[in-house]
Amino acid sequence: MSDSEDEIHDRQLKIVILGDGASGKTSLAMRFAQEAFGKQYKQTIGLDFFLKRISLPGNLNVTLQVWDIGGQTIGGKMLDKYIYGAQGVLLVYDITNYQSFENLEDWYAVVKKVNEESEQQPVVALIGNKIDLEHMRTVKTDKHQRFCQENNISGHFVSAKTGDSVFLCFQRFAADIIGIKLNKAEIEQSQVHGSKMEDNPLTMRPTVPLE
Ligand code: G3D
Ligand code: MG
Repeated sequence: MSDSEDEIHDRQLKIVILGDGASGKTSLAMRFAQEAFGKQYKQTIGLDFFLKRISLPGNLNVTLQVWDIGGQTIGGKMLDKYIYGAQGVLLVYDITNYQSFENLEDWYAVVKKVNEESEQQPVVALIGNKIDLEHMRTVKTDKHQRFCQENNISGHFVSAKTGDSVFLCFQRFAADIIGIKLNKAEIEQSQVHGSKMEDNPLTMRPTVPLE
């Protein structure tokens, strides 16, 4: 029976990162999947996703497909294709850019619209990025909390630049999607693990050109 057990334990989750240009979506995906932060990263033009396998409590291996929407804007014609079938959506804003936060209402509306007719709605989380620039923050944390409460979603603060809380955020998010809770020890362990991810062999980055 061990074969079928393995199958059960190895799930793939499609996660899409949405948000305004320059909020840090690509940096976040790269930081998580490759533990890298590209200094001169250009605006994404391809249809990219990253694959990364993570471990969750109870011997659960989950492979996250992290989709980066590239230069798609709200109303972009490919956007529906990215969102469709996602089990998770990360709404990302830049804590130093108020407009990027305000626009998340519209990004969220797109998610709801795409999934209007499907039975299963993706799990959504709010991500405030660039916390290394705390001194330049223009979005107050209570705004962030209120958005989470109003939409009944979880929220995280990260820095794709320093890597602060990035792995933890994805790990918690995956746990949320699957419906398990991480305890304190597991969270602490993930912070240690998150700082040395170069030993993860299952990191790939296929690129599919736009039609
Ligand atoms: P996008 O994919 O959402 O468009 P990018 O955003 O990942 O391309 O990031 C946009 C800019 O923000 C980049 O700067 C990137 O280096 C920077 N950035 C991303 N995340 C962080 C962060 O956590 N902290 C800081 N300080 N900067 C971040 P450039 O100058 O290359 O355009
Ligand atoms: Mg990008």
